[in-house]
Amino acid sequence: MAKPVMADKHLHFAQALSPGGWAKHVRIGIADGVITTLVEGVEAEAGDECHAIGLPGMPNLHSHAFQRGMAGLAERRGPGDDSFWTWREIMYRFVDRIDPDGLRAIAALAYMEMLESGFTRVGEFHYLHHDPAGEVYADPAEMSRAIIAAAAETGIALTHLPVFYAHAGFGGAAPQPGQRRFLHDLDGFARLLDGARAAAMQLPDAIVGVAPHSLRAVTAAELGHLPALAGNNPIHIHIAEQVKEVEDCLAWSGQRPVQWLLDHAGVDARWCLVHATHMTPDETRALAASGAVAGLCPITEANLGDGLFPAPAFLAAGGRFGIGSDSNVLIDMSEELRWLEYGQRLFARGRNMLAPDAGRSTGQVLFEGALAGGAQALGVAAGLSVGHAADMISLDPDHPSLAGRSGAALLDSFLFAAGRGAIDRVWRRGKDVVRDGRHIARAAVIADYRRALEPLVA
Ligand code: NGQ
Ligand code: ZN
Repeated sequence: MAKPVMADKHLHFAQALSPGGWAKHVRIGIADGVITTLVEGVEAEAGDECHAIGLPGMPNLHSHAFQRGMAGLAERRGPGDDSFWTWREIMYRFVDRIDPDGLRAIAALAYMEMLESGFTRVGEFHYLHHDPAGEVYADPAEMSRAIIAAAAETGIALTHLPVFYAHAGFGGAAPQPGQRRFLHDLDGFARLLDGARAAAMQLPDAIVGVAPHSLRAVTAAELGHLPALAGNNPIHIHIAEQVKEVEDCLAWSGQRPVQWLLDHAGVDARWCLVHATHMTPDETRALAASGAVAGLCPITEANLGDGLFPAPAFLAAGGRFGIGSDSNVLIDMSEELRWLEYGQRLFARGRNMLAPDAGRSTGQVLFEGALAGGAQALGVAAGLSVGHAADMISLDPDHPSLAGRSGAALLDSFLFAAGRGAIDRVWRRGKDVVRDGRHIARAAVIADYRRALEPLVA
């Protein structure tokens, strides 16, 4: 007979969001970072740590951590019409200067801010692989190690997504000089994956997936080799973010990007299609039916002028979604969810656009949808259940925006009224890494970031 696992500690919440909905008086036992017991409707026992409002930690399914270092530096008008593509030129110039220690320090700041805003796992879509000359480092996974070190330093869970990148445009166009630090052939990429997998073993619960950067950056033949390298782990790709990409894909193949991918790549529930902004109604339904997750990054999509994802039609078709902080121009879980809804309100001149039926809480639909889809996209189980990592958030019951609220109304008021200021604690594997809304290593992480960043922007 298996011995019952003794909990190292117990948390007690006056109310908590469990997979079955809001529950009262929830007592959670934790051993070795994992939830071992969860009992509803019981009082706290002596020695329990007591809190008012418990939520599961949110997955952040799409990040380019290094871009946190240039947040706010691309908001000055250039000589012509600015666009995603002029932003990308500025981003490439920033990339040129980052070394492994700089990447670690910038990523640590980004990951600390993610934890403070309620994200407990990050999908790092990592393509800054080589040295500034474009040469492979002595350890091909040197830059992956910097990402892994930043995750270890801050405590965030990592789904590492090494990116395969080989071309500048559809049909295998030769890469540009600004892309030299991203490039591999398939053999070199397999070596990177081996190194990244070995390095990720130092984290308690890291997952390593695979990410073809976009249909612009890989050929059809290369794309065919990548899913097998992922095993059962996640496969992420940027797709149909910009109209120019749709036009170039039509010119190359006669099909739009999402349609082409669904027809040629065996897209299933392992896949996360990041952005998928520009889709026809048929593509929207077909993506929903594939079981893949749409990786939505509302703050970045607004910042870069991408366009608006057809969320109401996608959700009506049963589509799965999660949220990502992508360019990290502003890291805030509640604000991502708020803008996912607000974009639709502005466009359709309506309200409560993503709640499917009368009486449903928009906040709860957003939070639970992004939790389930984000976990799927990052290769983990979602929510507060026995056997899952004890990754949790508590909200501050004294925040004025939460006064008198309970259940779903807490999520509505957190997401639409209070925002991140209502986050009190964040636990990773049962350890509180954020207290009173601040990461336990905040001062050191910021000091290290300043030291690393100043030479990069001088
Ligand atoms: C990236 N970011 O890889 O960082 C991209 C820009 C590209 C977004 N798409 C580069 N938001 O797509 O070519
Ligand atoms: Zn991206």
